[in-house]
Amino acid sequence: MIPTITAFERSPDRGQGLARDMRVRWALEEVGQPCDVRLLSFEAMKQPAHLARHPFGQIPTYEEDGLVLFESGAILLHIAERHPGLLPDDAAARARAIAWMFAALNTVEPPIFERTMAIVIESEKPWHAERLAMLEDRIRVRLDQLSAWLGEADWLDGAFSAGDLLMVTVLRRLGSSHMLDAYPALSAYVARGEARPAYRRAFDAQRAVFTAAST
Ligand code: GTB
Repeated sequence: MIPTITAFERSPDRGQGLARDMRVRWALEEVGQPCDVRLLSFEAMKQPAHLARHPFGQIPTYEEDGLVLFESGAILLHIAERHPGLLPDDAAARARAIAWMFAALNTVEPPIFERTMAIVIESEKPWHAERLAMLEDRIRVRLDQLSAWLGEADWLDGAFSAGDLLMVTVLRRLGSSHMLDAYPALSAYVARGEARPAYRRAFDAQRAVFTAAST
């Protein structure tokens, strides 16, 4: 059965692929699994039909054979465990790749997400500049550490994995900030992810949704 995922009917990122359905689309493309996409307005996301799928009324969700999942990390792990290509076969390498999935979501994404929120909803506050500087310092600590870990390697731990997929989607959110410009290894890492054919297909699919909604 073809899984169904949910995505924004009209993404606020205007087709830049920054919303979290992008990581699910990319993972499905990596493993060659087609999907149906149910597009939702912000209003529909808060209606009972969607709240039954997602307790917080958000996207993405994933439905397959009666299974309904929310949380992009859990969805990725589910996909990666059921299809070859996103997690190594070796048990120790697999555990490390899963650790990188958690690191992307729990350690690197939070300050990056907070920075976006500070810009979107706190820019009028008198303490905005101070908070933004603090968040950017926190982000730089993580970028320094991540860059040191990556060194000259292509991927975080051997072959490309779901950990890299999530980390690239998280780092992409810094695009407009130009913070990655000071980290050539990380910029090249993101570019490597974006150059993958599966990424391109997923990016084009989400962009087509925005283009169709705008015409
Ligand atoms: N922890 C959850 C997960 O990983 O799945 C978080 C899900 C989440 O934040 N979903 C967002 C959502 O549904 C969309 S991705 N928001 C609507 C709501 O909460 O009512 C976050 C997002 C939104 C917009 C941009 N953008 O415009 O650049 C980027 C990312």
